[in-house]
Amino acid sequence: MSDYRFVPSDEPVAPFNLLAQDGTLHGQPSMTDAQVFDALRYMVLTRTFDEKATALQRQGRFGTFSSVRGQEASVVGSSFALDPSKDWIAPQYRELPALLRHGYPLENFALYFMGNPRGGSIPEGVNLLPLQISLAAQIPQATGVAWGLKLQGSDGVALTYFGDGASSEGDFHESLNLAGVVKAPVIFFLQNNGWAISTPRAIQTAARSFAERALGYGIDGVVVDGNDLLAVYEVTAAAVAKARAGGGATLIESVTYRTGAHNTADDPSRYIDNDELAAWVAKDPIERVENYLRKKGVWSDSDAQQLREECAQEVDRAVTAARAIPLPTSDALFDHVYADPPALIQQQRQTWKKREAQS
Ligand SMILES: Cc1ncc(C[n+]2csc(CCOP(=O)(O)OP(=O)(O)O)c2C)c(N)n1
Repeated sequence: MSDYRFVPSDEPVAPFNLLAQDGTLHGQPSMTDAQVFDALRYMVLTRTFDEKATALQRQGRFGTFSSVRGQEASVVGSSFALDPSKDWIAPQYRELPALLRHGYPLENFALYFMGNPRGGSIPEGVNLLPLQISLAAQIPQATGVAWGLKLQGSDGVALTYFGDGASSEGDFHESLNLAGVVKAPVIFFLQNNGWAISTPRAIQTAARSFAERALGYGIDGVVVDGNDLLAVYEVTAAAVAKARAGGGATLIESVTYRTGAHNTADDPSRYIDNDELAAWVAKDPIERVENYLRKKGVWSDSDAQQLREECAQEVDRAVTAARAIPLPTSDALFDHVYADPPALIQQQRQTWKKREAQS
């Protein structure tokens, strides 16, 4: 009977790993020390920003905010495998360090959460799609961008970030299917952070891993330790190289954990087990990189402190600059919808302005 049936396996899948929490190496990483220092800076910078943004939200100066806390290695390691001059990112809403490395200014990110539409606009020449709040909607866009790059004869790739929850949306499945058929140079980077708000991974899918769903679409699937910067870089760089060479798409499942709240409107103490959380806090990705550098003798307490001071200054500068930018007037509602607004829209804008002046 089992000859002609594909049956799910119960064998656990061990995520690819290079670096133990104490900084011991299990293999040969291709990230250079210079890249690791640079990556660590993005990790610490965004953790600093997360803390500041949460405080500003509590003061009513920021809107609802989703942090990347706990997932820094996953996001930074993957983004370092990309070439910002030709590769594209289609983000979700939790990937600040990848956006920064790709050229999006920190100040714009602050503006976005202050409700200023200027924050959502991507500067010319930066290969990013806007932040996406509607779950999974960026995944077909990434497949489209990647297919477009291929048709243009570029060797650029597209990488899209999304969560375990988003992988239950139809957009995810349709995108993987199309990418498999047209061999689109796209990397589907699924961050399995254990939770989709309060929905645990265990009831998100009956599959043993998210990555093996790739096989059903004829593309490669990989499971990686998402708290290991070096391992995430390694598997993403391999997927990028394969895509550039015409080998098509890869689904990477990065196994990590959201050690903060889903966002500033969430109270995870109502559904997360303290022991589970503590076990993941003990696998902190920033500490892991610092342990690695310490073991190599190239990192000290004073280096760590200096990095944190520089990051705090950079975050303060960005927030101050964003706060100095005036909010748009309400008729900005009509901006950026049409390059050449039709008569009806122009008329509505005038009516709106007149009413506002009277009120
Ligand atoms: C289409 C859609 N449905 C529902 C929501 C509400 N929502 C926002 S975030 C979220 C959970 C997302 O979890 P996951 O995809 O695992 O990503 P994570 O936030 O954990 O990174 C839900 C259900 C939404 N934004 N869009």
